[in-house]
Amino acid sequence: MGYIKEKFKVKAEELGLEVKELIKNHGSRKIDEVTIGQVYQGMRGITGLVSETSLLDANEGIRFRGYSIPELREHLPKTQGGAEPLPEGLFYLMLIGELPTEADVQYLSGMWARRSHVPNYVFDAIEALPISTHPMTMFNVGIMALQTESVFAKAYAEGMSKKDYWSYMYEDTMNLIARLPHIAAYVYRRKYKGGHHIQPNGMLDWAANFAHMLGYDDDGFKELMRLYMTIHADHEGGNVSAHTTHLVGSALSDAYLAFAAGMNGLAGPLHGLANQEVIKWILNMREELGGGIPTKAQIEQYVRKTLSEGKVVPGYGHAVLRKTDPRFTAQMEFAKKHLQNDELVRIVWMVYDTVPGILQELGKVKNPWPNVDAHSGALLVHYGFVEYEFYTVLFGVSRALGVLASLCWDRALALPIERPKSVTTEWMKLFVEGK
Ligand code: AMX
Repeated sequence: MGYIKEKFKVKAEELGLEVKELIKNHGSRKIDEVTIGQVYQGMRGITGLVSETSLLDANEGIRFRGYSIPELREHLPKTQGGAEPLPEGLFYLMLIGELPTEADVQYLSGMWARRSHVPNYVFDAIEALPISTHPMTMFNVGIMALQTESVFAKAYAEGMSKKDYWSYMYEDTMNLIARLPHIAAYVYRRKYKGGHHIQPNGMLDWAANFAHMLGYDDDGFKELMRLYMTIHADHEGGNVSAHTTHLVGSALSDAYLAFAAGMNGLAGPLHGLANQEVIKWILNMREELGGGIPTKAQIEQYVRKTLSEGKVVPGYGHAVLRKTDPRFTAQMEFAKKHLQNDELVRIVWMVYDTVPGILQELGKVKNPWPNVDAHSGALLVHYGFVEYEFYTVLFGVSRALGVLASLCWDRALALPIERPKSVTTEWMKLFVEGK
């Protein structure tokens, strides 16, 4: 057994005992109450899940095992001469609960490179789809085709002990994370680059190799990918992609099935697809206004027009956050350092100056501030990555790190099948009448 797996096993056994004690001694204590409004309004604010990998504070933003995004950018290992964290390090932190050493990160880079082979029939499955298919659909078809490789499903079919679930889930997780960049890059090159594919380079770290297979060997783009893959990885357990992966996994569906389900949720415009919507919205605005950098008044007018058409302003608002998303700020800092004078970036910053005030005026938007998706597109376009329909796939490759680390914990803690109670409105009416 590799030493990271051994370490995870020890950590999981320790926490497993603590959880048992917690349930035994405090299992009947209330941590929340549920109102009728919450039941109808997306279960917002109900504490009903455990997710070990990260915790969201409405004002501060996300913390991964206690570390904020600025702290991660400072403390996680970097590549030689680089300034951005290696996502391998974040995965280690989420899985093990401790900051990794450089050696830990190198071990993961090497392990993922060794496990990255994707069988040809996965590419054949993608090839069977029309070229007009959305990249997220192609990506998910690839993941589903790869499910044949699940060691968890195979071991379950052969009859395995409950005690071993975590071990097979761990293997599936490592194999899937190792292979996702190749599948994603295949989709990109097939759809946008005439099917001219680029072979992986096993000497590169996970994010840099992904950039390389996409066709971007610029050092700046590789740094962007390391940052991008780190900050999009996890956002505690209740968001659609994390919650779906966890829910489907709770039926003992393997990592491939559970992750593909989560990716179908990420493909929704109110969740991960928002990043493509943001850049589309900005480009449309620029085109409508005749090109160049619009004035603040023009942006304001365009925002009001969007709202008057009954649409949301993409990249703004959040179900839990109530301040500017630190993932937005991290990207803004990256832009200030590397691409100060980029026209689209400057528009993103002007939109940031304009939108919150207008959303606040509406009186109903709980969070008028930008989320992670408000900035990412402009950075990608700067490096020539203009195919915005693909952006959610990048988000998805990163999201695998968080939701799959969580899935390992779900099986290690032997969490049961998830099955909350639902009621009908008829039931609610009788409840309100006191019957
Ligand atoms: N533009 C216009 N209206 C908005 C808005 C926005 N950016 N954000 C919220 N509102 C509206 C809602 O549509 C809702 O209107 P309604 O009462 O007429 O239906 C009202 O304000 C209250 O909504 P809320 O409680 O503030 O937000 P929510 O928790 O229901 O939804 C979210 C959160 C993210 C779906 C919403 O803010 C939104 O649609 N934002 C734009 C899409 C986006 O950027 N999504 C990405 C989120 C991050 C991610 O998952 N990647």
